[in-house]
Amino acid sequence: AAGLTGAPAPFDKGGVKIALISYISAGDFFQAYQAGAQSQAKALGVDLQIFPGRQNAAEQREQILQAINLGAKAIVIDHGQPEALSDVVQQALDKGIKVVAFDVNLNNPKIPQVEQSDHRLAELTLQQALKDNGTSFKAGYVYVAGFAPLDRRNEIWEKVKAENKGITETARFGTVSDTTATATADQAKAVFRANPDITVVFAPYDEFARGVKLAVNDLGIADKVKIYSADISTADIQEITEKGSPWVATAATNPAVVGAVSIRAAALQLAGESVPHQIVVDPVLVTQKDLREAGVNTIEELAKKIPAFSTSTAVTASWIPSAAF
Ligand code: SR1
Repeated sequence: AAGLTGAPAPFDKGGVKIALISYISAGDFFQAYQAGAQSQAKALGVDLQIFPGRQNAAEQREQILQAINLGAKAIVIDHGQPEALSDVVQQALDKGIKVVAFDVNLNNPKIPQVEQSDHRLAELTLQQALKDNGTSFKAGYVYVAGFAPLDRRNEIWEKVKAENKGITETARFGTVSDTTATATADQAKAVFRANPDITVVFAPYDEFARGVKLAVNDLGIADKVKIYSADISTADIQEITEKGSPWVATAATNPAVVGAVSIRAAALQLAGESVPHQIVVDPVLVTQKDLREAGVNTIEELAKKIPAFSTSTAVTASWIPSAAF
């Protein structure tokens, strides 16, 4: 592959191997994250190998070992279970391979951690929930512990409940799998049947929100329930803006930008430049009302309306070309 003119070694030669090893690949967020990473890699002349994630910790470990053996100079780890990864990640570091973690706490000063400011993200969507519904309501909460972003969002949910004693968490449910939305929908249906007084659902992952929306629509209770989420995609925008949709707000980054930032963090380390330990991509609040009023139907249209959504100045350098998305 051709080198990048004016770039420091090893990017002046081209063909630098980087591996992106995901724990989850299914769903819009992870597809867009990988596409953004690929786009930034292409702009840098990097040979990016993406290993698919199937929510399997043993497989993710194996993929890290494969990436080491294939000669990857840097490895980006996207989600995962820290306790299953620490020894193989240490093997990579011991071989001089640079490592970047997105949404998995590897607790190592040598590994930059990329995140979306999950506290801010949960605050934005929950502030909107309080604005719309007041401070007294019965809530359903979709949560699966052990995923770093969901655990951070949960800290804000606990804080909001502690500060607003009128909020009752009536039911907690959720599944993360390769069929998260449909599995969550089945759980949500049972929850709504048992708790017809739930009026607000905090579902801080778009696959959760889709599942809850499916259940709400099947039960014909869309006029009684409001859903507040995280994440956004073109398909999500369509679900949020459709007539009578109970999904009224979300807080999100552009996942393609987060993917590009993850690759830049790896590239800067390889070029010997310093990278902050914590790298944050800030989210924005997106409401159903705003989307409808602005006539926004796609992620591309959203990016045009909110320029901050499609760019991040995190971990960049003059020699790193912009990714196209
Ligand atoms: C199962 S964790 C899902 C979350 O990971 C990313 O942080 C996305 O925002 C998504 O909500």
